[in-house]
Amino acid sequence: MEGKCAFNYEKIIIGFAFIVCQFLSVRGDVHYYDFVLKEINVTKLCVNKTILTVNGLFPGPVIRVHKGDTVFVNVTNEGNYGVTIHWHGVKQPRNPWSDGPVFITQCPIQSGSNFTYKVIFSDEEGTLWWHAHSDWTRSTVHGAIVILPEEGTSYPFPEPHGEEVIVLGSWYTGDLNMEVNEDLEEGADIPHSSGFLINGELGDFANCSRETTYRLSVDYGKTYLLRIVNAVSDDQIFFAIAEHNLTVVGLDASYVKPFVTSYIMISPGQTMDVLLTANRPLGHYYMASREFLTEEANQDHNNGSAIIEYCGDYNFSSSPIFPHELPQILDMKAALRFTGFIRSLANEDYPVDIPMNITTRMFITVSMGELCKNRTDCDVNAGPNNILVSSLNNISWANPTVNVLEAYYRQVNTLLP
Ligand SMILES: [Cu+2]
Repeated sequence: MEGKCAFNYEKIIIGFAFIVCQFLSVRGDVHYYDFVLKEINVTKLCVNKTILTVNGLFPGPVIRVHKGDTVFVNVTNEGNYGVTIHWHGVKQPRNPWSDGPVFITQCPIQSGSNFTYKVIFSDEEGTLWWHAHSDWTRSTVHGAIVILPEEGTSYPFPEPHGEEVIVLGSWYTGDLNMEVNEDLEEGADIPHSSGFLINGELGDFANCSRETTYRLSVDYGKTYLLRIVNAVSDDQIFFAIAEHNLTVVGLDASYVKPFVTSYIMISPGQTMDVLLTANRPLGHYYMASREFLTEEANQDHNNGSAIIEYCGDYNFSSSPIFPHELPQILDMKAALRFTGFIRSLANEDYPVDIPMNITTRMFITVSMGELCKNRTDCDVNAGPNNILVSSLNNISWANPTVNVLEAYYRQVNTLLP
């Protein structure tokens, strides 16, 4: 065993070579961010609670890059919960060790320690997001990633006059991690949120929230790129802006054929780039979010809201106009109508390579059902002895013969059984 302070030239040379390689392997610009995980006190719905954040911000800081850049994010954990950070939607080819899912690619970053991620951007362009990937800490530890076109290139649509990140979130008055653990024990449904957030605020329709409602100022005649992130823990969301059409131009950091709609439906984890033209009479208008459910279940009834204010001299009407275009919670037709519009941009500049030669057709049934907890006392109807299970083709879990990351690490080629 060598002494602690003994020089190890071999290690220094390897370390130096490693750093050189890190930079040689970088294509675009390199950016550095410091993320400090810390607890802050927040009062919402008239209740005070402590939440884990990055840099004391909720939502967290925005990462801004150009396509093809590389980002080093040094995460220091000053909170009291071990977490990791996942770079949602960043493909990171051959760089799995910076992907972030806890206990999959790394152990949690323990309180009082740090970890530096190397996040490599490749063909992503548009908006993505980052979030904690340990239990349900992501409900407060998340933020947007803005990926601009490569230097010297532009959007496949007219350059907007301005842009705004809109993070949709959900608020839980209780301790979400604790509640999820309890529900998992019982096989119960996951907790329901106490309200929906737009850029960290519940808006005018929630208790004790009116003072802090999020407001976006716009100039008449200008077009804004809204980078919308659904950071809601587990709900699909309808979103609309009163009396304004939205032009969807991108999804999950890929461009789509632009389409005009009066509302959007965005899934949890999804991101959407939307153009908003401020072309309505000067005034103030609500933007609002509401959950979309496919069946009558426990509903989180509270709408999230924020306000768009036109700049200029005019008399405000008594209160902002609410978007009557916002579909109702169970409006399946509205959800399907929206998703039916989505098409890849797929032109010469943004080609999409879809395999057209189908060699194998697979029939996959996704199902959910109930099993008896103790395997003896089965209840035909839902009861305390039943647990909820999901399956694909009636298989709930199949152990792989080789762990995929271990195979990659050890360069094992035979992954398939
Ligand atoms: Cu994610």
